[in-house]
Amino acid sequence: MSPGPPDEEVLERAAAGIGGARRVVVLTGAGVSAESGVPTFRGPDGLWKSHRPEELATPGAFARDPRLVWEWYQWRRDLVGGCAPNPGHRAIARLQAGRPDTVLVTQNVDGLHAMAARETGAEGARILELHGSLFRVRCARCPWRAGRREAVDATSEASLPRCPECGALVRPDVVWFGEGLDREVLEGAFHAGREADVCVVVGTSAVVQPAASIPLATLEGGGVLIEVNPERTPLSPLAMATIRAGAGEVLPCLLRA
Ligand code: BV8
Repeated sequence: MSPGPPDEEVLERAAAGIGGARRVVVLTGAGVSAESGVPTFRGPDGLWKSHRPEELATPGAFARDPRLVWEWYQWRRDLVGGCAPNPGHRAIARLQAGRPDTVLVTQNVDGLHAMAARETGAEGARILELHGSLFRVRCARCPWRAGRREAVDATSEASLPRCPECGALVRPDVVWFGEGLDREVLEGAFHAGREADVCVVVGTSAVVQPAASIPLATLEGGGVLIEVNPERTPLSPLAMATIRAGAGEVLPCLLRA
């Protein structure tokens, strides 16, 4: 059941909370990109609908069938390559342009936040990509990594890209299930969470760890949560305001401060 228009009073209270905050951190998940046409993970038409996470987004899956994993990621790169930032991405970028100490922590690998920052003149915005990027690749064995937007030919294992340094297979530079996150990125995200007076949580089902614990760091530091999500999540009961609406619809108003 789609939610009605967001409650004006809740929206005003949340906007005032953000406007009055000394420091804000924003945590996003796949829902912030839904209005850009990028399927979420666990929604009705989600990415996991056609595949199970364990099937594709794990090191074991890549070791067993690198061609299938690359076929899925290339499909996602093609899909995301045709998507553009929506008003939700741009509202966050404007907030960061106006308040440069605002840290954006995203679980998304679609690069749309960085694109919105470039379009909004907020190139210096601090964006922590917890789970990597669809448009970066790295060697499955040595430290080599690179940005890559051109298509990967996943028609056969022989056509998959190989590392120019050591010849091992090249893989998407994303964090798979069971893999540790980049230590510096993760420490930065939790530090931003602890330092924030307000954590705005947008478009995440809050089931994937350790990302879902970042808002808890804000609470532990005495801050508050504001959630933007049409659905209830495990974080909803902990939020000082939950706005049951789409990110693209409400963030321009919520973050106007
Ligand atoms: C780790 C990158 C330890 C790849 C992703 C058993 C085995 C192994 C691990 C575990 C295990 N049990 C638990 C774990 C830990 C595991 C985990 O959390 N599992 C979950 C499923 C229980 N975590 C890990 O494995 C992490 N690593 O723990 O390592 C370790 C430590 C040291 C050394 C070695 C190992 C790594 C997790 C990262 C996995 N990678 N992505 C790729 O993308 O292909 S996770 C994937 O899920 C995406 O990144 C995605 O962002 C993330 C979370 O999903 P959401 O973003 O929340 O998306 P979802 O669809 O779920 O929800 C969308 C929401 O938006 C919904 O609430 C919806 O209502 C809302 N929405 C819809 N429309 C809108 C909207 N909101 C606003 N506006 C709208 N318009």
